[in-house]
Amino acid sequence: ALGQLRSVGIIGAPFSGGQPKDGVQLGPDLIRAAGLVNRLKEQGCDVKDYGNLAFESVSSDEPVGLAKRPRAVGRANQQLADAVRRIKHDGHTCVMLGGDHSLAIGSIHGHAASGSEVSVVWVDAHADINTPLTTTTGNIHGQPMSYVIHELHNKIPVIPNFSWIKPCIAAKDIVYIGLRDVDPGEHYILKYLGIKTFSMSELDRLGIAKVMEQTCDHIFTKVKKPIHLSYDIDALDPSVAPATGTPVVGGLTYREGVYITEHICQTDLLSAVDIVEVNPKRGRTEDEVQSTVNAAVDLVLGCFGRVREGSHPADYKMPDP
Ligand code: 4U7
Ligand code: MN
Ligand code: MN
Ligand code: MN
Repeated sequence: ALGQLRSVGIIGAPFSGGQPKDGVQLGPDLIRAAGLVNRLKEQGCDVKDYGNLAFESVSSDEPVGLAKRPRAVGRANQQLADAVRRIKHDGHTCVMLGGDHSLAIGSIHGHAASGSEVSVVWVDAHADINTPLTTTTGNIHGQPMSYVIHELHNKIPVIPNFSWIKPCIAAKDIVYIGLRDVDPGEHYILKYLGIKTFSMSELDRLGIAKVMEQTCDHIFTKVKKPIHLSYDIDALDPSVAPATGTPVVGGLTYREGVYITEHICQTDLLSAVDIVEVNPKRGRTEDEVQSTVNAAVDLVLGCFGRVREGSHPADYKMPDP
């Protein structure tokens, strides 16, 4: 059945500074242009679009250690955290349209700052849990989790424009789905902190239905915290979502990707969603861009009650001849 009237607040974050490839800042407007707001309304959601954040450019932003563009990333995320906190205070489920995945720092931080503790379901080919010291690329979109996890706090050096970040997520409240490109330092961290992970190999063994059952078992063991779903479009197989900066073969099918959102929706605990790393400039054809953007839209719709069996309004009247 169709979910209850859900109230959705959308915030666009056209930011690309967490990685080197141009184009990912175009994600929010592209996803909107594919009809996101109207399609959410058509399925019974109450939608408020808060527009796009305007990020000021940072004139001098030399790397700190390996971390690239730290000042811009820190500032952009502080702006985003404030916006997400406001949207949560307004009573909406927050949808953050990226932009690159460094934006999860602000999105998770703002979400956690708005109320109680939250759990995180991270759907991605990558773990994005490098610290500024374990990173080999220096790209902060490969690091966001390291800044928000309590247990890693003493592994994070001082970085300009990052001092506002307070760790807000416990390692036991995190589940990863879709992993298939994990750096050695990240793998160590995941094991060392005992974080629950469903790599593509586990997904092959269990199937997506059991993965989602066990995901919810894990995050619901004690209290039922609000869920932050951070969805990197590169979790999907590149045949489905090719227009992204760091595609990795062997990913989620369209059906597995949507199933995750349907299952999370049914928990009724979804409180914030990130859709990140859609980069139209990485599509080789217009079809590749459209299939990626359409997948992003369908993931959001799945989060807010779209069901593939179809649905009808409670007051549907059967036409009589
Ligand atoms: B994404 C990487 F080294 N791990 O740290 C890194 F492989 O947000 C990739 O998931 C990070 O797209 C990918 O740069 C970040 C690399
Ligand atoms: Mn990724
Ligand atoms: Mn990511
Ligand atoms: Mn990527």
